[in-house]
Amino acid sequence: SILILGACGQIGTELTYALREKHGNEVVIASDIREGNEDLMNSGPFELLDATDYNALEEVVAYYEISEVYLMAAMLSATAEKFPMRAWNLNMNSLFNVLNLAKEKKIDKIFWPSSIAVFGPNTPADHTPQNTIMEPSTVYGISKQSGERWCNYYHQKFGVDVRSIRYPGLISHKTMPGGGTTDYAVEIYHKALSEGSYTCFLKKDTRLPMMFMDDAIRATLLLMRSKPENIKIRSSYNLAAMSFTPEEIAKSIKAWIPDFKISYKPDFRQEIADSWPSSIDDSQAQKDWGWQSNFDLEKTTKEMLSNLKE
Ligand code: VAH
Repeated sequence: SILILGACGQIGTELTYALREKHGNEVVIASDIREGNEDLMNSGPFELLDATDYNALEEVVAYYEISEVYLMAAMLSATAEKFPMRAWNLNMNSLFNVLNLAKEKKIDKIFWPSSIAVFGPNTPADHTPQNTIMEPSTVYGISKQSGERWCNYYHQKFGVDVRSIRYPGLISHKTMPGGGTTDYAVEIYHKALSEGSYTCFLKKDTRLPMMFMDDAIRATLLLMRSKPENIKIRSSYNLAAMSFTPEEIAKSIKAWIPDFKISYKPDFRQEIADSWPSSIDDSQAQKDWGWQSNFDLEKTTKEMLSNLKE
């Protein structure tokens, strides 16, 4: 069966829904440090579990005969800047726990998310290549870059089947993001409907790589069912769908809500966003395992506003 760590998070919740849809509820075990929303808790097995506690994790893996683990528990970029050592501990020790379970042959396959946060201020910012300069300037980015190196090491040295994607900022109408720098791109839709206006914490021309959650989940499942011989990258794959600025997403909302007003009040997250690429080259994922995105900004805005209205 399958275990999701961090199943109550922005990605973890939707991954749990998708995996239960695909494999059946009873073989997909959701776990997190806290309980999740009603749909999640009522749709299948759940375990309260600290992903940094190896013994507790080993027990759950044995009890449910887990073969595949999705490690979605992490502290994201903005929060990690406030609690560097807690972020490092959570992001790294949870990864070592899962990698070591695979090395001991207690599980067969791992998905671990990286992020565009692995890139830094001197990385080429436009159509950032799969292999390039990576000097991340955030705690979160450092943990993701180091995590990528460890995933590649465990694959090369111990044959661990770990697969990874550098997610862009993700946008969902079913789940809220938690402590990220790209969270404005979700908040703006909620505020456009509830208040008709939004004060954005990034400057209007801050271009960032983004993706609608349906694309991110589909890519994850596609990568996890790809034949091992097709997976040439065991650090983490670049993945792309769209790039936009706060000004452009506001314009796409105005097409539906003409009176929508946006204002800008950059905070500490501006510096984090400025260190990241503005667009990503994902040609390697397209070539190796047939990736193609479905959602552009216009389609995303339509999906978000029509679903959030209900
Ligand atoms: C964050 N949403 O903002 C996450 C993600 C690329 C952004 O890593 O930290």
